[in-house]
Amino acid sequence: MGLWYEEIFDEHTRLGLLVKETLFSVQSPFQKIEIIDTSGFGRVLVIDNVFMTSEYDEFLYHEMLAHPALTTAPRINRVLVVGGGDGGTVREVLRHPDVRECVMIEIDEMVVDASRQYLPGIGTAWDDPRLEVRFIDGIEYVKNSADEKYDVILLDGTDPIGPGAVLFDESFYRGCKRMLSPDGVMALQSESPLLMLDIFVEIQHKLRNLFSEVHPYLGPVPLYGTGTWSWTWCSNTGEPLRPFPERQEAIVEGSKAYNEDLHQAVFALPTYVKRALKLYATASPENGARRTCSRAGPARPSLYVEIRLASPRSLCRTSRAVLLCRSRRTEGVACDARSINPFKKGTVPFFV
Ligand code: SPD
Repeated sequence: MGLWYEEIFDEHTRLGLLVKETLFSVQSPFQKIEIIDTSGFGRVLVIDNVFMTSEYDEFLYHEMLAHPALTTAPRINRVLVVGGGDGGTVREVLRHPDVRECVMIEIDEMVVDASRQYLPGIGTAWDDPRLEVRFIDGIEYVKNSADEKYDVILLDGTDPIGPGAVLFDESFYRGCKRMLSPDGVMALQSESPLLMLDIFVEIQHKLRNLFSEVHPYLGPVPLYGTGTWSWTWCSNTGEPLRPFPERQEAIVEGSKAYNEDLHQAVFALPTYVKRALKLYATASPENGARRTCSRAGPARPSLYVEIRLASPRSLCRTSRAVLLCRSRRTEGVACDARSINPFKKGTVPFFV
């Protein structure tokens, strides 16, 4: 039977990897760090029982975090990476010849030490003279640093649970914006819209409060829950679909996933994502609704969005807004009209 390492995604789903050997296991001051060797995914970095990256599919994640931003930002001289202690993201950044400096801020030195020792195929750029690694708190750094601003910022955090959760706070994003040049581009991993629609949508709206251009994009990462992953491209100028061809040419040959066609394709969103974003935006706190989205239930791929109504008065306004959304069939939000009672506090469920 062998030893299986399981990440529990939710009460319905878990992913198990058959373990050949545990190479490293330690409790750092911040988190539990493990590196396991598996027969299906090769070596895998696990933090607090969550699969972080694997030799088998890491390129799908790191290339797609780095290159949409790095091929579109007006300049890429100075790049900041927050997190990413396995070294995969800085490896992709430093494949761009135009990058002059890459600063990586990682709170946990033990992640880097363990990755350097056991995942040398992922972190292949540690000795690049353009790279500076600082073991400090990313939150403090973006809030208080007097360093020169960055042309590109990439956020490569864990999931929004445990110590990494603060990297999903709007105040952290505000700090990042402070450290970004006015026409700079930020990209971040933004979780799985299939498994974590609630978190995905919340991230989009926090970013929309700070950036005029916020564009989620999707791709496969088999190691992560449902295998459907998202990243988000943000900026206050420009747009993500106009990459510099010379920058793409410089990296496409050495890439395993990223290419010119994929760059255009990943920003095309499936209908359920568009609907969820639209519904969430329609019932905004400004018109009195408190919104929550729950994770996909057992009936995937149906996604359940719940709008919690603050008061009967706000319910009337919110119901109108939501029903407007419903009545336009092209927007396709299906809701159970019987569940909307404009005189009663409560929640209104929607399946999108
Ligand atoms: N569900 C796991 C999400 C992890 C995202 N970050 C991975 C870090 C890889 N450099």
